[in-house]
Amino acid sequence: MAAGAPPSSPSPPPPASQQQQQPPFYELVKGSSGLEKVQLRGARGCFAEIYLYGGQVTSWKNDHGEELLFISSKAIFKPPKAIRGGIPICFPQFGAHGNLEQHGFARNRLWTIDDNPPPLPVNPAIKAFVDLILKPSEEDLKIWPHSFEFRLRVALGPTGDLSLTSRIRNTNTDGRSFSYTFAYHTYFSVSDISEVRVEGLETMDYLDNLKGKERFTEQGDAIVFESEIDKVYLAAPSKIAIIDHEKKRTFVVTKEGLPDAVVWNPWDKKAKAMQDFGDGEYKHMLCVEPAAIEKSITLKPGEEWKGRLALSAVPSSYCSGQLDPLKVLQG
Ligand code: TA6
Repeated sequence: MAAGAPPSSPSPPPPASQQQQQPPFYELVKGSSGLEKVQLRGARGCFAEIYLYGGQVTSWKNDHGEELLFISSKAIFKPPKAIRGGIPICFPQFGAHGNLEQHGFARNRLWTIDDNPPPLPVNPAIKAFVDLILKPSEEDLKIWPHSFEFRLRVALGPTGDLSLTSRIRNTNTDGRSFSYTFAYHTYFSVSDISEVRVEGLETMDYLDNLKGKERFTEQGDAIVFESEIDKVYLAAPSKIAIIDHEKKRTFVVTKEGLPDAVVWNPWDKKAKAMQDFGDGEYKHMLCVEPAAIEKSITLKPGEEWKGRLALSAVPSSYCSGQLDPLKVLQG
C-alpha cells in the first residue's frame, strides 16, 4: 500500500483448497505403550511412521495401504528393548563387541524433532518429511566418550518411495576424532521367504557370521533362502533388489555412503529363541541392511558424514537380471 494512501480493508484469505499447506507435513501422535511417533502422509495415500524412541521407522505403506515393512507381532515397545522390526538404526556400532550393547545405543534412545536443521538439498516435490536429532546424554558419554549430532531425515517421495538420510557430525571440543560402524537394519515384509530372491549381490565377497566371520565369495546367481543366513556383503553395489515372487513385488534398495550390506534371516531355531519374535515369523521377513561395517567411518572434529537409504516397491513385471525396474517399466 503506498505511503499516505487510506488503509484498504485486508483482502479475504484464499479458500482453504488453495491455501498452500504449510510445513510441518507430519503429525505427532501417541503410539504403543504411550511412546510418541510421527506420522507422514504422502501423495496418493502413502504413509510412514517413525517412533521418537530409537528414531525408528516402524511402518511404510504404499498407495494401496499395504504394509511394506515387517514388525514382529511380539515387538516390545518398552525401553530399553529395541523395537523388533521396521528400520532400527545401528550406531555407533554394528554387532556386539567392547562395552557397547549389540548394535550400539541409537535405537534405544529417545530422539527429538529437529525444528531447525541445517539445510539439506532435497527434491522440492517431497513435502512429507520430518527431521529428528540425537545427541549423547551424560550416560552415553560414559560408555562412548564422544560428542556428536546425529540428524535423521525421513521422507516420503512423490511416488511413495521412502528415504532416510543420516548426517552425523563430530562435535568433540577436545580435538579428538571418533570412529563408528553403522547400519540401517531394515526388515522387509515378504509373502514367503522361500519365494524370495535377492539380486545385486552375486559374486560379491561376504563375511559369514555363521562361520566365524570367515570371508567367502557369493555364487554367480541370485540369492535364495532355505536356511538361516547372516552375511555381511562387502563393497556391495549401490542398488539391491529383493524380489517377492508371490506378491509380484520388488523392493529396490538404493544406498549412498554405505559400502556394505547385511542379509539376515534367523530361520526357525533362532526365531524360537527370540522372545520378541514369533516362531513362524521368519517366513514373512527378510533383513537387507545397508551398512558401513568392514571399514569403520572416522570423523575429525567438525566433520560430517552422510549416509542415505532409499526404498521403493515396484511391480516385478520384469525378468530377473535387470536391476532397474524403472527402465523396464518405461520400456
Ligand atoms: O543384522 C544381523 C544381526 O547382526 C544378527 O546377527 C542378529 O543378531 C540380528 O542382527 C538382530 O540383532 P538384535 O540385536 O536386533 O536382536
